[in-house]
This record gives sequence, structure tokens and C-alpha cells, in this order.
Amino acid sequence: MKTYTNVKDLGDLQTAVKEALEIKKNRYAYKHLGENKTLLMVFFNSSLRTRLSTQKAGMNLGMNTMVLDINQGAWKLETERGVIMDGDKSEHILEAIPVMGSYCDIIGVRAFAQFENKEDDYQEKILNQFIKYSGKPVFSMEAATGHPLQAFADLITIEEYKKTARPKVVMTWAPHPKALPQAVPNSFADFMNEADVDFVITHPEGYELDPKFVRGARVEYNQDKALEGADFVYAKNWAAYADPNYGKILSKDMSWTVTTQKMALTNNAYFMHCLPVRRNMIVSDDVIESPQSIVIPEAANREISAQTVLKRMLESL
Ligand code: AN0
Ligand code: CP
Repeated sequence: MKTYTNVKDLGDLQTAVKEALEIKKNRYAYKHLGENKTLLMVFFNSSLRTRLSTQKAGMNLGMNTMVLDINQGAWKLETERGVIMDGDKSEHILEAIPVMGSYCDIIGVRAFAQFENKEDDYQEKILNQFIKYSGKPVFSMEAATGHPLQAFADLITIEEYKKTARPKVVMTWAPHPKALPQAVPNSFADFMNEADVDFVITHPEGYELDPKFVRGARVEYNQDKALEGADFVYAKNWAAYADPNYGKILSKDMSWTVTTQKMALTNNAYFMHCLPVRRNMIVSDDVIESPQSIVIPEAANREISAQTVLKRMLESL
């Protein structure tokens, strides 16, 4: 595997989930695969889970791991070509990327949508420059339009907890005080559309996601109706995608918060969220603390999704 930016990079999804579950049973089975290989993780944005789980995954495989926080101690990077660099940015990304590539064997990149220019975000301008100029395999640790390590961990979790062959999975928008990217819901939709599940998306009008990710999924504007009979409730906030409101907050309607009353509409569903989550905005204390909440095992599976991807990248070096 040379890049990991979306579901297609995994090839057959059932095979990938099977491989992940095998790795989970014996996560040190491949500890010689990464010997003398270096993983570099580059963060343009904050992280708790991705940072720790991906580093742990690399260590399980015997890799050396290095982390660079671009905004804490590195030079500020210019990303546009042709700019006269007389401002606060000391280095151009066109030098920084090949230099970073020269110190490692595999690179992970976190670069969120900036909500300044929809085209730049949806063309994955930063991630694609790493792919083009680093000379190394590159994987997304949440880029502008996707978070495929999260969605892969989510799918592994659903596979572990499902009680029926084809569970109903409902992804619901929920309110949040700040504008958040569409990366997590985009990737979750991308994976669920490929998986053997009955997938429904629910959100207020105006929050339609890019059709490239929604594809044939059912969209239901009535949250209560969508939640009926759900086996899994996947909550997430995102800012508007559609023009002219790209990156804007259109609603903070607290009637969309996932509460005990909302969960009562479901088929005793499991509650999922990628975390970090704002309690009593996205989900009530009661729901996230209930036995049906699987947010902790979901986060733990981030180590497994990362290890599966890193193993495949190491195997193709
Ligand atoms: C980010 C987001 O919504 O994309 C990261 C989630 C994994 N969340 C925040 O910035 C709070
Ligand atoms: N879910 C997730 O990616 O969390 P972090 O932002 O903490 O890495």
C-alpha cells in the first residue's frame, strides 16, 4: 500500500477487517516487520487519539516513531507557490516536505480543512503535496475531506458489536459551538456505503454532505424517524458543505442532541462517536456513560486500524 487516503486504498473491505481482527488477537506478531524503519507523524492540528494510537501501532510493528507538531516549534510553512515570503512564514512546504521525507520511511499527515477556500480543501492540497513531494508512502491522519483511520476503526467496532448480519447504522448530525470539518462524516459514509449495513444519514436541511461520499445512502431530515430501529447511532457535528455556506454553522438546534429519549427510539442501539466529544451538546452525560456507549472500545480500535495500514505499507516498501 503506497497511500492511504480513502476506503478504496484498502481493497476488499471484508479482507481488511479480517486482517485487522487477526492483528488485534496478536498485535506483536509482526514486530520484526518495522525493524530499522521510521514512521514520521506530521501534525498541523491537535490530536490525542491519532497521535497515541498511531505511534503505538508503529511501535507494535517494531518501528521507530517521530512526531512533528508544525505549530509548536517547527518553522511556519508557506503552502502557496509564487508568494513573496516577506511575512511570518520562514519556510516553504516545497522544501519542508522532501526534507521530512528524507528522514523516514512512512509519513502520516494531519491537515484539517481550513474553511478558507472550498476548492483547496476538497482538492486535498496539503495531503497531495506530501504524496507528490515526499517520495515516501503517505497516510491520512485526518486531512481536509477524510479521516479514513477513524472510519476503518469504526467499521471494525461495528463488526465486533453487531448482533445481526446487516445492522441499521444511523449517522446523525448533532449541535456544536464551533465549525467542524466534514472529514469524519465523509469517511464514515464512504466506509458504510461499502459495508454490509443499512446506512441512514440524518441532519437538518442545509447540512448535505458532498454527494461523492453520500452516494446512494438514504438521507432523512427527521432525526426521530431516522433513529427508529437503529442498531448503531453514530453522532457527529459538521459545518455546512453546500455553497454559499461552506464552513458555516447553520444551526445549533439542541433538539438534535443524542439523549436517552432519542436512544429510546432505537433498537437498543450502541452509541458511537469518534471523540473528542462535547457532552450535553452532541450527547448527554447519561447516554455516553450508559452501557450502550462504545466510544472507548471504538477509540481503542484506532490502534488496530493504524497497525493494519502501517503493516500493509511496510510490506510494500
Ligand atoms: C475534529 C473534527 O471534527 O474533524 C477531529 C475529530 C477527530 N474535531 C474537533 O476539532 C473538535
Ligand atoms: N478521533 C480522533 O481522531 O481523535 P484525535 O483528534 O484526538 O486524534
